[in-house]
Amino acid sequence: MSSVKNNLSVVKGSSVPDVSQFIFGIVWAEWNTEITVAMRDGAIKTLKAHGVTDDNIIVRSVPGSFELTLGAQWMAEATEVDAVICIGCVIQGETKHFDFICSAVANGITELNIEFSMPFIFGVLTTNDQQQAIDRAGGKHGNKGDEAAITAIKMLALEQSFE
Ligand code: RBF
Repeated sequence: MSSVKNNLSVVKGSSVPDVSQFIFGIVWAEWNTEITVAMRDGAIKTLKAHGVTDDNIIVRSVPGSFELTLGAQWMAEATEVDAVICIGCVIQGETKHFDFICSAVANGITELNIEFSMPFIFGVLTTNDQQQAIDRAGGKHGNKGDEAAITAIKMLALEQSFE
């Protein structure tokens, strides 16, 4: 998702369907707030640009990316959300925490997709440094929060195509 080569903030090819009837959840991590707030706001702006109303966007925060899985699970259990966008930013440090947190949240979110048969979007930046994160949170490589919102919309459209 944080690839320089793949910027989905600009939608190419097939048009994005109207998904105004769906309810979207956003769970965002408070670590690296400067980055995650920009991603969260980008995701909200993108959802609204596709016709989603404020009432149909449920937003909650968790302390860090490690908590995204449980926060998203609680949201899915307690609300009528059709998709949950998980937003976090893990910056490589000198400890092994980076690897542990990244793999834990990636595995956790993958399991939620299967358990709920519902899109839980992996909007987690995993970067070597702060600048790489800034570049992907409204900087020169776009906003990966926008991209996460588009991914949620596209997955719901895919689900709808099978009904
Ligand atoms: N959470 C993040 O979302 N991004 C980080 O870059 C990040 N780095 C961490 C580094 C260390 C050494 C520790 C202890 C925690 C870090 N966390 C980070 C917080 C983590 O996701 C979680 O909130 C805490 O480990 C509590 O479960």
